[in-house]
Amino acid sequence: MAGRAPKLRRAARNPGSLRFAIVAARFNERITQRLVAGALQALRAARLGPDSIEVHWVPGSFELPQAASHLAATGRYAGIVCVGVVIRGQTPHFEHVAREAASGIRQVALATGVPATFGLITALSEEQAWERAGGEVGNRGEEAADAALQMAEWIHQLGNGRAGRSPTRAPASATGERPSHAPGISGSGKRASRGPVQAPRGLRRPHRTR
Ligand code: DLZ
Repeated sequence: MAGRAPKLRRAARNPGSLRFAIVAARFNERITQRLVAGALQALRAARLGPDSIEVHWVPGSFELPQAASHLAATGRYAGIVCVGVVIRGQTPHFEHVAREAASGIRQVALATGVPATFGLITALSEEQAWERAGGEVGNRGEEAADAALQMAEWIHQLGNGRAGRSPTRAPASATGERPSHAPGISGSGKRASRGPVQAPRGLRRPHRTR
């Protein structure tokens, strides 16, 4: 699929008070780094400061929806930008990973009301992937961050008060209530002692951007 994403019309409101998360898949990490850089650039261009942006890494694109789901459930984010690179190999694995990532991310957005956007490259070759990671065809990470900013702003304008609130009945976790299955991230942003997001070493600490 070709095409250019629309350029972000700068939001009328200063999004400085909003917090965004980028979730990045380590598979094909060198290319994903470029997507993260593109997403950071877009968020910073919207005048978001370092304390308003977090980057979380997961092993592969298949894990993006689960991570996005946990982040959305905290109620702390106005938008979640998912980035990853899926490159076709010799087997149908590509289809499974790409499909599950796409439908999972959409499901997170619909179930929680928090905009979770699709910054994945699904390419037939590494060359195609580089072209979409800041090359000739643009940067899918930057585009997904712009989309998250636009959606967060639009949801805010609908008057929902908090950008992440669902217009329908949101899961308890997304409304600030704390159900028994809530992820192990406390409302204060500190990790709780228990919870399903016990990522392997190196994935644990959200890294704040400077
Ligand atoms: C296993 C796998 C394969 C073959 N290809 C990719 C890929 O192109 N891009 C990607 O982000 N991840 C890939 N993975 C890893 C899966 O996303 C996932 O991390 C593992 O299957 C473990 O659940």
